[in-house]
Amino acid sequence: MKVALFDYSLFYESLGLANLMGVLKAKNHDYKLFIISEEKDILKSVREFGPEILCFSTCTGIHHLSFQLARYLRKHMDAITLFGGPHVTLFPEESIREDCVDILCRGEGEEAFIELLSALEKKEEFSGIRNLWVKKDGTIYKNDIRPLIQDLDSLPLPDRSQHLKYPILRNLPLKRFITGYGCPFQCSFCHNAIFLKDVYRGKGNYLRKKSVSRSFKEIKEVQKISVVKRIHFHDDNFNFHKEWFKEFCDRYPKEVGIPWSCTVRTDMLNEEIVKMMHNAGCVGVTYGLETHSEFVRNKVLNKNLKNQDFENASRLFKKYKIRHIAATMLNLPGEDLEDAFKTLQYVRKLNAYSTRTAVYSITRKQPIINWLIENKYISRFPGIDNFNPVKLEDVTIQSADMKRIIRLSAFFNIMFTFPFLEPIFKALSFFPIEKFSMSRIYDGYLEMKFMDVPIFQGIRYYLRIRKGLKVYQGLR
Ligand code: B12
Repeated sequence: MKVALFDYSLFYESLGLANLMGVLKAKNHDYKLFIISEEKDILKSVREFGPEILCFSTCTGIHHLSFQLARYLRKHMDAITLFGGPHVTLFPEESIREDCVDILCRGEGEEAFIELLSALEKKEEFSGIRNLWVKKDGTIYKNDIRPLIQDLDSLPLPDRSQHLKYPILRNLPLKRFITGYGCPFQCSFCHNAIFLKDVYRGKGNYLRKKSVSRSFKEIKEVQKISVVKRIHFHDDNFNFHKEWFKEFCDRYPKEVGIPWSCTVRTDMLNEEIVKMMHNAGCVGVTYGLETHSEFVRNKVLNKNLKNQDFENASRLFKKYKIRHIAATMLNLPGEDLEDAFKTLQYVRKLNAYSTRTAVYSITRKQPIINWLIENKYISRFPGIDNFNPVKLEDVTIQSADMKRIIRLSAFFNIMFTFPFLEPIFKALSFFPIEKFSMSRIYDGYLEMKFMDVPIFQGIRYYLRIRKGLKVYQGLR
């Protein structure tokens, strides 16, 4: 059976799709990945391949793009559509209503996908396959989610070659990996808590880790076919599993030896751990600071992280020459423009390399949702159909400073680097300065520099991503 898969953009290849392609490869299926920006004419390319099934991954906030592409392809060709990923897992009711969705997969795709393809090939019934919701003859079949795969090493290696056939990705010195899934914390704004407590409840251990050997094997496979000079590990908390982390740090310099970065929780670090990371080649970390306010961070967002944790970590990062990016959120419940500036100043105090700033966006699947309603930050449960972080006004708290905060959010790193610009931007925020959206290019530049991507290569990559997103507007 010919299977076409679509990644929505060049922006960091989907490791979920790579996993699925690994399984397809192991089962000898004929498959091909398409990234719209890299195809001269996406419809022509897909038609030439002639797939019977079109597969898309979805993430809340960019799910429209996958639906849009599916709708376009379906208008011009005949094929079944299958959607997976965190968005359809959390919002299956809304997703299955989309006219372009025939089947969706909730949760892990590896087993359900193969069962579906096998049933389709043999022309057998597939409406009862676990994890799938199937729209068929006017009925929607909603199947239960199967237990989580506990032994991640038992899965075939991800197939990254389909992404890396594109030279822009192949030659990018930065490559991304994930060595385990799940996060045990219960931050009130994060969908993770819903995965843990609701979606995967009773489905086995949600926190799982690949072995260190398996993780290194995945890196070596990617090294065989592409440039790998810098690695970023996407695990939610890379330093969570202490024994694993120690083994990783012991073996990594000898067996891989490529500079790396990861995401950490600052309360789980001490000098011994940071030194171990440094000795293992760690050159950067990212962490969720969210806000300067301990009250909002802990009482509202439920992060359980003190300012002292960040300050201690920052001292250690300085000592061991590890650059750090603080992720922050603006327009949080109870915060105003002054808080946004205090957060910016706090990031500066921490000596961070830069900040990843997002305006807080609400979905009804965040654990905080009832609290927001009870405390009158929102008047009703937000719908997901129009959820689109590009239209931030529709998905954030309607605070008095909302408009100005949204406008300023794109300029946070510029103000971070050049503090004298703060009052100027504050004054400019009364005007629609967000139209100068090229400002985000500076964020991209810092991000690429943090990841040790040479400047021209980084700019080219970012411009291609922007161009890629524009292609969607032309789909008719
Ligand atoms: C790496 C990562 C990114 C990377 C790369 C994203 C990507 N394309 O994979 C970057 C930094 C670009 C990113 C950006 C964003 N991310 Co992100 N990201 C992650 C992270 C840390 C790991 C994802 C991962 O690789 N998982 C491992 C793979 C194997 O799992 P998977 O992708 O879920 O795929 C499995 C299943 O979902 C399913 N599946 C997936 N696709 C398909 C398709 C088909 C056809 C089938 C059958 C099955 C299937 O099968 C796969 C294998 O089991 C997760 C948190 C986490 N720990 O999972 C957040 C996470 C996925 N991100 C999230 C969000 C919200 C975003 C942003 C929208 C944030 C923003 N506001 O900008 C953007 C969206 C842009 C984008 N590219 O998707 C949320 C998604 C929640 C949601 N409701 O959708 C998560 C879960 C974080 C969280 N806890 O809230 N992200």
